Amino acid sequence: MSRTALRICPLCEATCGLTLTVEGTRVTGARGDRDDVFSQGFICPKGASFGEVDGDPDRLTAPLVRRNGVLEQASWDEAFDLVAARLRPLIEEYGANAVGVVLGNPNVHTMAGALYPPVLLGGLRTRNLFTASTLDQMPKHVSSGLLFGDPFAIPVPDLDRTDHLLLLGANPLESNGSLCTAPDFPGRLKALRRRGGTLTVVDPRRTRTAKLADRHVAPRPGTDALLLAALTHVLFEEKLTSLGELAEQVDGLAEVRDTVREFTPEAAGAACGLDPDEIRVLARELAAAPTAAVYGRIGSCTVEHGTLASWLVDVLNILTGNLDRPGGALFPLSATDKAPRPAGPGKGFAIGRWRSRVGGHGEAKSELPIAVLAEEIETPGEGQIRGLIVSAANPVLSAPDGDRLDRALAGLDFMVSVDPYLNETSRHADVVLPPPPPSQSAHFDFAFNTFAVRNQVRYTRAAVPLAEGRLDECEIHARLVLAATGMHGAPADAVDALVIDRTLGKAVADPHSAVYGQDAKTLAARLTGENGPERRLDMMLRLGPYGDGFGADPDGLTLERVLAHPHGIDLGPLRPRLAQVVRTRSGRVELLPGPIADDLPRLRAALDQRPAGLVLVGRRHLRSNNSWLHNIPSLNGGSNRCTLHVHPEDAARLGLADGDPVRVKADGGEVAAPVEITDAVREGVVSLPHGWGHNRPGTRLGVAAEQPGVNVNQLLDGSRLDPLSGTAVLNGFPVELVALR
Ligand SMILES: Nc1nc2c(c(=O)[nH]1)N[C@H]1C(S)=C(S)[C@@H](COP(=O)(O)OP(=O)(O)OC[C@H]3O[C@@H](n4cnc5c(=O)[nH]c(N)nc54)[C@H](O)[C@@H]3O)O[C@H]1N2
Ligand SMILES: Nc1nc2c(c(=O)[nH]1)N[C@H]1C(S)=C(S)[C@@H](COP(=O)(O)OP(=O)(O)OC[C@H]3O[C@@H](n4cnc5c(=O)[nH]c(N)nc54)[C@H](O)[C@@H]3O)O[C@H]1N2
Ligand code: SF4
Ligand SMILES: [Mo]
Repeated sequence: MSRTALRICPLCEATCGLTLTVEGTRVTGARGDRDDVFSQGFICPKGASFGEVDGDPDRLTAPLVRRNGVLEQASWDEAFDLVAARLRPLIEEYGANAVGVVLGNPNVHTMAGALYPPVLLGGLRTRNLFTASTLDQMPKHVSSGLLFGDPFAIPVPDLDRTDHLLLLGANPLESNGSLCTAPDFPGRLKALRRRGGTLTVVDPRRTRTAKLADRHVAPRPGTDALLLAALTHVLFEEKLTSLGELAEQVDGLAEVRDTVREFTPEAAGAACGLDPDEIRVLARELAAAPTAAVYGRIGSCTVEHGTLASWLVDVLNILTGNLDRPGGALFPLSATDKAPRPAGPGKGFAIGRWRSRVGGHGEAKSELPIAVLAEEIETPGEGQIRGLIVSAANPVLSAPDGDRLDRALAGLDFMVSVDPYLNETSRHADVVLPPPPPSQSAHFDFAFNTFAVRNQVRYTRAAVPLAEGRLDECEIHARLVLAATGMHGAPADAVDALVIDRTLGKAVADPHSAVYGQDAKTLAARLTGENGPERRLDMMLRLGPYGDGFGADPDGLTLERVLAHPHGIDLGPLRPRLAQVVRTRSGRVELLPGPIADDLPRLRAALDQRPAGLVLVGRRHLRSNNSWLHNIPSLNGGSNRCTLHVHPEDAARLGLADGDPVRVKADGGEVAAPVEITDAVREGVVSLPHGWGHNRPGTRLGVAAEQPGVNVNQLLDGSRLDPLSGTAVLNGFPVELVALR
């Protein structure tokens, strides 16, 4: 007998609602949930393979514990006993920083990853925190922190209403979008064009997204900040700025005008490899559009000037009056956000409050660059990382110089991984704690709803009951928190109870809260839900911007109400709310923040720089997901291969034929890959995807190991960073090719 069950897809940021077919405890099919209030039936090939991803026979089914150097199956009690016994002494002997924490991408795709790491970090108080953000969006957090005073105040393009989208360094037709949660991103772009709007794509590759665009601009990699500075220049030069109501809320306009003076279309165009007239046209079109949004992603973040580019994206949105207006770039308001507080000055945002021990890199958002993790493990001295807690991360493949990190991890005193696979990173753990497959987990998108192009709320309970001997990932994380913070043995829901106590305690003391002056214990007793995570969700919903405020608004959201709407509740289009968002010390948007101004000379110097030879960029394939879906047969192979894209002119010059093996050399290392000749890359640019290199011993990834590919990040030694955010430069670095045939 088969049945159906709803599950929000955790495989990318689009958060599509899926209808799963379940036979017994096995997911045998997945289709788009047509009634989902947000995704309305959309599904992509990854979502369609949910059953295969879920049922991958290589997934670990029980904890592993290292005995005499070998990882063997163990009981959960044994695993957590070992964590407590080995981590605590490191902290007691060497201090809080002796234990590092690494959080990878799937933490934003699980409830556990949202609910527990903050508690863990609060308890550990280590400064050695590393996450995928410094391989990804940290530049945006920093620019938003500096502009708006809140690193999470990230405006998203109003895809469904805009007249003009200027999209840089993103390929949503393959990635399905990022920091812009929009199920069926491709359909939304097509709708933009159908209603007469324009799509401009800036990408050194002619991607599927670029092919859909009205205009494709292919600059030299790494030069987006120059292009954006030139667009800003033209807006001032041609008197095209029109801030409208924003003018009242923004400081530093004249300073920005002065600072972009040198970035003429001629000067920037020469560096970007673009026609200055085309730059002028881009600026005029942006200014002339009734509404417009500028949106930059990976290709504008993981580059030399990532923070400056991220900042300029919003400078342009502001100068054209498009920030915080329908059709422009708006701040979502998710159901589990804090309820808006009155406008006014805030605490502001600072970077570099402390520095990494070895390289002296400044923190950003309490994180150190993941590119320097290896040196922090290897280098003896006070504060050396001796123990490591890794959750949902595979930095051996996703961060620079995996070989070095591989060696460093092998030298740790103790490492624990929360991971469903024994892979390139988790193979170094002394304890591996495997979460159940996604069908057995409940799902709520705490993070992605805050970047969604429409406000809505959806929650799906586990589609399949937890298998015998399994622990829910929330319970795994809760027990990890207890084991790592000296409370080993306490019941797992003690962690949730603690958070609930603290949160409600704060709320009842906050005059702006709907529950001000009430009794926290009484409120806690009113929370509903089957378990700790559900009670926390109920609490967040009820205290949130659409919440019932524990009765203050009887029509407001509660967990019960959300559960009664299995396809979700639509909360309407994005609405202007800048004043609520701004948390700078001045209470105004700071258009030219100090750290940005200090980094601008570096960008000015880049006006005169030209690459001596080829430069490399990455790419994502529709059926990939960073480093961890290559083990799924239907998602691997075909056009999803680890080949080096080379432009025909470059191939001819170097005497390379399609399929030839070639050595790619960069200043950080080298790899060998087959050539795929294509004019989809700009001349002078080559492209190699990331997440490959599944040929290390001691892993359990049978399918991936058959076509391992090579690790592009082996070309990097971790020394190329965007200085303001500590983000690794993964795109636009020089390489040399050597024919191997
Ligand atoms: N050269 C280059 N490198 C890049 C990028 C690039 O564009 N170019 N992109 C970067 C970006 S944007 C990112 S986000 C990073 C990603 O890098 P990471 O954060 O390291 O993420 P993944 O490579 O996706 O590895 C995810 C890990 O989580 C595990 N996992 C899967 N599902 C679950 C789950 O439900 N629970 C738990 N606990 N674990 C799970 C997987 O088995 C895997 O070990 O890679 C970065 N690296
Ligand atoms: N199918 C699939 N989907 C995914 C993922 C995946 O691995 N596979 N990963 C997920 C994750 S973690 C993330 S963060 C998102 C990322 O989603 P996106 O931000 O859309 O990232 P990419 O698809 O890597 O597209 C980045 C584009 O930037 C271009 N580029 C490179 N250098 C430059 C440059 O200097 N300037 C400009 N303008 N462009 C440049 C590249 O050619 C590429 O087309 O995707 C998510 N979705
Ligand atoms: S677009 Fe993303 S969320 Fe939607 S089905 Fe595909 S992988 Fe899942
Ligand atoms: Mo990412």
